[in-house]
Amino acid sequence: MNQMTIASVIIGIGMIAAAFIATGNIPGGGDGVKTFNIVMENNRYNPSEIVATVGDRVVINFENRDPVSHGVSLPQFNATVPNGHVPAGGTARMEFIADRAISTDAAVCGGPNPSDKTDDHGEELIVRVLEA
Ligand SMILES: [Cu+2]
Repeated sequence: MNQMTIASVIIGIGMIAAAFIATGNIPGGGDGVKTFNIVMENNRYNPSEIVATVGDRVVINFENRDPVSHGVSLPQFNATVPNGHVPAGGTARMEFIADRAISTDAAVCGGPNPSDKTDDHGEELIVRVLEA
């Protein structure tokens, strides 16, 4: 390689590194995007627990295979799905910035109050956000 080629390679590597830094998607960092695909079936969620790190943008894609709708909500992050529930046989997406550490249950079939489990189908979706 001549000196021009070497210089081009170095510039190219620098631009790739700058792109990673600009998007925040540094592999192994706590400030990336975490995507989870969760299947709702027989009133259970699979997986039933997800873990993220403070600073992550969290995307959850739900697929509900049950004949009833399931409510999900994370009021701590002002996050829910359209109309507050994943429709029977349907899909929905929830997205939020995990801006604080927490361990909670996002399954809220009891209604708008997450602590009201009187109408719960029995499912759990434990959401844990760990300190960066
Ligand atoms: Cu439910």
